[in-house]
Amino acid sequence: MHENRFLAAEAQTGLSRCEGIPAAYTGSMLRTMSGVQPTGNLHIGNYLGALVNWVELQRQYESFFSIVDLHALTQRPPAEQLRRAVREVAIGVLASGVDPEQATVFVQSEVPQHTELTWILSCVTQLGDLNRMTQFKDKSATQPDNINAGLFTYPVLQTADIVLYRAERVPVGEDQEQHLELARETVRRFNTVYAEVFPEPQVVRSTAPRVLGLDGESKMSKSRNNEIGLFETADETMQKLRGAKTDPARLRRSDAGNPDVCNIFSYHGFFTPAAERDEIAAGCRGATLGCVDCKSKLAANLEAVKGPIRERANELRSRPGELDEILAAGAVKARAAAEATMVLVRDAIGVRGPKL
Ligand code: AQP
Repeated sequence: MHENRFLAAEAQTGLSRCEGIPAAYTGSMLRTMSGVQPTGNLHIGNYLGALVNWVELQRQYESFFSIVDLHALTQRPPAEQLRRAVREVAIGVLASGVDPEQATVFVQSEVPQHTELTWILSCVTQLGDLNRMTQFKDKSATQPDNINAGLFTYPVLQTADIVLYRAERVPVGEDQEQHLELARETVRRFNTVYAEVFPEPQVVRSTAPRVLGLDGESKMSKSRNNEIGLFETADETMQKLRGAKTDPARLRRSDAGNPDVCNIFSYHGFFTPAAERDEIAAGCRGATLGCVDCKSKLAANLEAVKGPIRERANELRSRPGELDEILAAGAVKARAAAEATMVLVRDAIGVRGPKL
């Protein structure tokens, strides 16, 4: 039923003629949608929590991956900084293995339907539901002099991001689960009040839902200064690791350590092969391996992953025209898919919309 109406909407707009577009709703592949904010340098939390999953998802789903610059405005970045960050984050996404031949990679603000749908969904989303969002409280605490309305309605824009592509599967980190539940609630309300337009998005749990920062306490974050950057060199990483927290009870090298409570050892869990990890754990417990050596081993294993990513990123930086082309092509595909949804939405709610 959904799919027939969607196909009709596409036919009406002629959008399905755009190359590479929603062959989607032939029903052969489910859709997924996810985004990353250009709010700073990508870190291994973004890599493990999102990008690694995106690389897998693009093989199984029709994928829309976005650099969500409109979300970043809630932090009020200077224009030039935002422009640069959009490019750098796009480069990081591609260098990590997201393939623009398989997935639609685009910048959110190049698809104006995101903001149109946000307003419409704002009139469906309940204030009481938004009031319960813990991320608003957390973010307000980190920027007390700029608690803007966008910070509060951020989850509505996020819902629009997802449902605009009628995504059925959404990969989320731990911090985003509450927002996805709100998105599901909004979809149910819209479909009940107006018409069955949107599928209810289901969570795809990240394999690393919450990577801790170097402080060993809070989530690794672009804006918390506790990150291991994805593009950092081995030396820069080692420099940061030197000051990073380990087992707080291990005061001297001769003390036995406990890898189970050591944040550095938790990173080994992602980057170090199992056999070497077992040796490190045994060395730590037996006090034959010191924290500095443990960190050096981690730096080497991190570099084995980050080195090739950094190299691909440098190649992309050296060909800026290619990045522009990839993002322009992604925007064309994303706009077409978004407009096909908006035809249904406008029809369901009774507004006219632009005549394209
Ligand atoms: N520490 C983390 N562990 C696991 N996953 C993480 N993600 C972010 N940090 C971690 C996941 O990365 C994706 C993109 O995140 P985002 O840029 O949209 O926003 P964020 O979660 O707010 O990321 P940051 O780095 O903490 O940014 P700032 O400092 O700007 O708020 C998401 O899938 C997220 O779950």
